[in-house]
Amino acid sequence: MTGGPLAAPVATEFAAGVLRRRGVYKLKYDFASIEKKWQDIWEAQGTFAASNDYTKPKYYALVEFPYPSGQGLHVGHPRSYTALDIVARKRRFEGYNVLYPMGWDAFGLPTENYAIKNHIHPEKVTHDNVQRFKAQLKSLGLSFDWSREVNTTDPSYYKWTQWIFLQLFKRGLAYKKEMSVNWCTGCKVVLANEEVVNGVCERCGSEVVHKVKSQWMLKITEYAQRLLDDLDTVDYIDRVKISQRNWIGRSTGAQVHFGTTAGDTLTVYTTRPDTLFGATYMVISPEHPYIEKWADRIGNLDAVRAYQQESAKKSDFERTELVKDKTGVRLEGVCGVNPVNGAEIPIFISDYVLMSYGTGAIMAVPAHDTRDWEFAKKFGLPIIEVVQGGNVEQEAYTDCDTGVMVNSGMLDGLSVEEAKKKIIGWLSENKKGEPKVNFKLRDWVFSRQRYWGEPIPIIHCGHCGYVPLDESELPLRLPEVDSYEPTGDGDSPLAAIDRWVNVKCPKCGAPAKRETDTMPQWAGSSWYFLRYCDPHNDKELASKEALDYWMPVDWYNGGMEHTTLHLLYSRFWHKFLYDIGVVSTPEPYAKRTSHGMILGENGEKMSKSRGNVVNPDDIVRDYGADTLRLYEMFIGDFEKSAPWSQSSIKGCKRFLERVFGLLDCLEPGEAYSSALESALHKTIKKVTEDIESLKFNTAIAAMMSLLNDVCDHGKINAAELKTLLILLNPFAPHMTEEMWERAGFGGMLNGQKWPVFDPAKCRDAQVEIAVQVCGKIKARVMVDADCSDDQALAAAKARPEVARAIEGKTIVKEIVVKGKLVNIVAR
Ligand code: ANZ
Ligand code: ZN
Repeated sequence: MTGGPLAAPVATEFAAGVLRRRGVYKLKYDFASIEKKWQDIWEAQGTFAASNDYTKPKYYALVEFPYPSGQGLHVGHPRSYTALDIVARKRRFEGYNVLYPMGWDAFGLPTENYAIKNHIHPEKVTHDNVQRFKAQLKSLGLSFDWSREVNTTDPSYYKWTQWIFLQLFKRGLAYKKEMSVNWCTGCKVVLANEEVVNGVCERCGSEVVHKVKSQWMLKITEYAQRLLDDLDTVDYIDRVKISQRNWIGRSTGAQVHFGTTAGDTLTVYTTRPDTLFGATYMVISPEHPYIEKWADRIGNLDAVRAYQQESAKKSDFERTELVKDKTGVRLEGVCGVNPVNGAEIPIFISDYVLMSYGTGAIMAVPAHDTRDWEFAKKFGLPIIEVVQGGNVEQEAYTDCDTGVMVNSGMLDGLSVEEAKKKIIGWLSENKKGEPKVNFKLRDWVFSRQRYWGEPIPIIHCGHCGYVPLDESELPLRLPEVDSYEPTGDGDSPLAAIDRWVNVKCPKCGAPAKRETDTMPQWAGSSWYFLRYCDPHNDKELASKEALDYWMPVDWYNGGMEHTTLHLLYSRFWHKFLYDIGVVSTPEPYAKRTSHGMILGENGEKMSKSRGNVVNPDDIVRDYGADTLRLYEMFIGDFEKSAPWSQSSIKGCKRFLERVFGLLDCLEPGEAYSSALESALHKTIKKVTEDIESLKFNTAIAAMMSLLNDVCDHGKINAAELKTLLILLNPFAPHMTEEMWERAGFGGMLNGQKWPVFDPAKCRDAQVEIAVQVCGKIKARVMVDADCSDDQALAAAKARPEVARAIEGKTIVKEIVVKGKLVNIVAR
């Protein structure tokens, strides 16, 4: 398959100019047929297929694969895809064997809910959505290697997702645990956290309550320290590293064993053991098991029970919000005993202490912790300052970690750091406590009571417990069901299929039952980048050879919304696969960047309900894919969100039309003309460097400025146009390829080399600067406008007047004001 009607007449270098002057040839930028033509050629020739020649230098560019929703492509998607498409295309020009793949993260709730509502099989829904997405992506001219497309719902793919789960299970990293889940009293299903809005079901508005269910869990906490440490070995933008660190949430402090008047020990976790003398009361979580243990002693058990019930309705988020009014109930009949001074202090229950963190109990130091301070004010509890510098009467407490210890017995006079060391030593010696590291990171809840996910390949046997399916039986396919509705008691619809559920135990042969939970949507995306390396392998998830060659991913771009969970989950799986020898690098992604969101014209989020969603198909139809690509890269700082603007799109289209029109004033020439030489070198430098640092908008601005220079000059020669076309190609691949052909440059633009710049020719003009010695002007010298301070000083000192003035003196100070003056102070 070759080009359409435009392929035949190739304008020679002269013809266009000559014809234009005769008024015969009027160039029309017919983007629709140009784009179709080149997309067909690329597809037919497999232009962007990654080679399996493992001797070449490789480059692996990756973007987050989309969830093929029913809404089709959003204008936000191409922002990420075009950016890395630009990087991928530039790398090909630079001689790399580039892998830039695409696939579908297709399991998940929206598809399942659509299937339930419309009685269509989710597989069919997925298939149709994928077809639509794929056609949309192809219409954008993205240089994906479609021969490596993956789909997480394809049994030949999820076979390996299940295989990884089995390896985790065999090494004790997958286990079952009773967990509290969100239960919608209306839909009678378990909801994901994001489906609960203000305590009610997002879909039906019914009350959501907590229900205890046995769930599969993955022990990501075992990898917490490594997930933290290895962030130092990768090149992620700062805000991504910060959000990873915060999510892992490493905290160092101590466990302190308080006595109680009930005779037992109540252990707390604190990051500030130095403030132990300022602990004036204790708080335990409403779920703390000691409440049951002490039930007989507690004088106000009814009030305690009522409080427990209230707090069970709240989410952890609501409970720990800083601004919220503090509530709680004092436990009557039992007190804590401070191990350092024997002081008896009251114990409260309050929902601001979570059972899931530390020990579920705290020592409260109201003088130095906001939450404790608010609570103490409300309940009239004593506030003892132990770190000097804090004024407890003021609105704010003092979260002081730099002051000097007071009112603290053996710690008085010490700094906070010294006091921490000393008290931890004392606690350890007296068996009253020990140093402790805690992580915010929790194990990963891996069960969903849903149909449209990977079945968990485990069998429950009354004798043998949880028995893994034999690997030879993978993939364990999703069975056909009549209804995708979860069962009324909260189990997955798979639980209702007796012939699927009832099996023999693989170990003892006794009647047993399959696990009916499926995996969460995060599963398939935790390793997809490995499958791209060798997508058709049916023996392994990918061959070692392919993985060794392609991994790690050299550059991964995706949304900020995925910098916590997806990034952490996939790094965890990768580290596990590294530990069992499947992959050879401890980290999956060498570099990670993130793009800002594209907003509506007025700066609000684009959404169906607001009616401000821009459909990329419309832009492609009215302006062309090249204009859409260029516009999305020109819209603003790549890392910041940016509002959509229809008038800027027109500006981008106009720029491309003007470039296209250059065919009209093309002249022969094998070297840059002296008029344009400097502008060309500068533009090459700017575009080359800006692409690497995500400054696509300024790279485009540089090309626009080059075009103005060309227009001022009135003509462009072959060498100059070639350079401009290669620089612009990653942004506007169709039009530039078409121009290359029409100009008769030979071969395809895609096979060319990235242009190089001569740093000497990128310099700006020279400027004159004044040279002073001790404030008196001694000379004037010409220097490069962009020269360094050292170069300016050297040029200044080379002047004989200046050299004489400082001869035999000691230079005490040298001041350089860029582009203006140098002042040398010498005595
Ligand atoms: C006394 C103290 C004094 C505290 C002070 C802080 C400041 P991170 O850094 O997040 O680990 N805490 C411990 N367990 C808790 C739980 N289950 N629910 C709510 N709060 C809990 O914070 C640890 C600090 O949070 C601990 O140190 C404890 O309060 C509180 F000037 O102990 B601290
Ligand atoms: Zn058995």
